Amino acid sequence: MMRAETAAARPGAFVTLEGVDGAGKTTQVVRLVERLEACGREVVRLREPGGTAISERIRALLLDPGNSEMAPECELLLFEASRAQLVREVIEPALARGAVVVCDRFYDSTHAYQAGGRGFDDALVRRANELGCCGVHPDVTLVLDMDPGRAFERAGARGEHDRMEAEGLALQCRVREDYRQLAEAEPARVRLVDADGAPDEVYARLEETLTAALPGLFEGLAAQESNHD
Ligand code: T5A
Repeated sequence: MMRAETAAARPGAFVTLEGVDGAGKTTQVVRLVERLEACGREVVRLREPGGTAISERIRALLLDPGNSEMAPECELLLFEASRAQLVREVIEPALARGAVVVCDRFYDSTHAYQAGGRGFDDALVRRANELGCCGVHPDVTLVLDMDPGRAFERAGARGEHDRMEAEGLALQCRVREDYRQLAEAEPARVRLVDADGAPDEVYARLEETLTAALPGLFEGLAAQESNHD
């Protein structure tokens, strides 16, 4: 059946970014990927839901504001279905060949939105996440933490809200609180990064936090190879 992957057992690294809608994840992912590539790392940049042909079709269903009748159980299972396909098709092979996988959202989003936001039972969401991630867990999760009202304005400034954003600010406040609790419960993996300020300031904090969590990540391949000689 399923086999749990551990960081020690795989050559690659798995980094996820999380946060309320509009916190700046996509903006920071671009910077992080550029920096890692400049260090000579192979980087696979992904987003959830999405990242494979099947997962992108599921994403369209999930975010379509026209699907307002979607049952919460259907929503939860669709996020997990999209994830399982992404893990099997892209993440597992990438980690096995030594790539750094950078994913904009992963299973902590399901906890924050479906348990924290929607009120699904914690244990049930954790079980669903275990199935959806196929036993593959992030090494480090960076939560871009900021006031949901201001983040929501950032996201809204682009125009239309998607189906999740259309749920409004109260849901985003519960989501933020859930992320904070996740960081408290699992401090080695889940780390808060203050997302206030200009993009470059936020990136500097993010890289500092990531370096502390995964020393050597930015050293580059040449340095890594000479360490193995
Ligand atoms: N969801 C997802 C679940 O409910 N359960 C799950 O299991 C999963 C995986 C996904 C939705 O689905 C939910 C969560 C979401 O509601 P999405 O489109 O991927 O939908 O949503 P987001 O991840 O929230 O994407 P956004 O694009 O809305 O937000 P980002 O990526 O956090 O923010 P970003 O970088 O696009 O920035 C937003 C705006 O702010 C500006 C940017 O230029 C942009 O205009 N900005 C800044 N402005 C000032 N200062 C900064 N530091 C800024 N950083 C960015």
